[in-house]
Amino acid sequence: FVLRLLRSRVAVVRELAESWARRRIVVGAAIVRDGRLLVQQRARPAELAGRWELPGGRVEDGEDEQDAVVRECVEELGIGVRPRGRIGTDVPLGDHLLLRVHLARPADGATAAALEHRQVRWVGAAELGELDWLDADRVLVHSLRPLLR
Ligand code: 9L3
Ligand code: MG
Repeated sequence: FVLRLLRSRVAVVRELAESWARRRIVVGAAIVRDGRLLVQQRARPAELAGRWELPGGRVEDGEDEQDAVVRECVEELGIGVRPRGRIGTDVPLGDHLLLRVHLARPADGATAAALEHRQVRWVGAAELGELDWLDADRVLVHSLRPLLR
């Protein structure tokens, strides 16, 4: 009986691990230039409008994370970036998505525009904590602060 109980527990844990592994990745871009971080204010959906986030979005099928970072920055900001490795921890977004942030360096002289958002801003270390972040992005603030002035 004990063995059977143990086995059913193992099955539950395995199932959880597998459903975690199946989560779709949402990449976020931590775009840093001259000690300041690019942040953007969502325009939609209504429940998220007005709150701040790192640029990014879902990784598409067959796409790797770095390519998704580059694509999202073109779509949302109209700028080229170079991904420079992951930072911070993965943050669950509901039950099916996982936010994973990559540091990104903007192309020289690139001017970011809010193509899909309400506005974009460059913020320093002091302003980081003051923003009305999306819940998931707020978790990453302490990982971002050391990159800023
Ligand atoms: N999300 C949270 N923080 C972020 C990003 C880029 C995305 N920094 C959440 C918001 C949406 C989901 O991930 O629920 C998909 O993102 P998008 O495609 O709406 O940007
Ligand atoms: Mg997005």
